[in-house]
Amino acid sequence: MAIERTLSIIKPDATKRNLTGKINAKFEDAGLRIVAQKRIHLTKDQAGVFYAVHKERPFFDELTSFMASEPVVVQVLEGENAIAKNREVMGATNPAEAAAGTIRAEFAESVGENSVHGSDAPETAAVEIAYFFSGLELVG
Ligand code: RTP
Ligand code: MG
Repeated sequence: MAIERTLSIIKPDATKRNLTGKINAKFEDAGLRIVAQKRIHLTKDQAGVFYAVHKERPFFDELTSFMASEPVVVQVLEGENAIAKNREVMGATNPAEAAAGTIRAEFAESVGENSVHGSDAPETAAVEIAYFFSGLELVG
């Protein structure tokens, strides 16, 4: 199995409720290593660039306002099969459908305010990591 890296974001609903440590424990317990991490406050425009793939969706304005509402923690997770493993630990987008024990089942407030983001494929992971981190900041 290949060692992968994926981009994770702890979203404003979670940073606001001081859940960064509890969420990081879920990643680490699943065998994912945090090889880069920083707390930043996105502008709505920066959130819009990050979520550009959703710009025609009805929830785009709500999503980008939410992502700029409070600080986020952006991080790079590394491990075997990290992209799929991270999404498994996150749980389904809608917390009502997320499996028990997942981050979204335990912490998410709604389908929009759902505590975490994770890249969905190797190509998007590479683009999303490069959006937030330089190579020098990735310490494996
Ligand atoms: P993410 O990209 O944040 O990891 O989440 P995801 O893959 O599970 O879900 P995606 O379909 O990519 O949607 C991106 C984010 O948009 C918000 N959303 N709101 N109000 C709504 O119906 C709705 N649908 C999606 C969520 O914050 C979702 O994570
Ligand atoms: Mg997505």
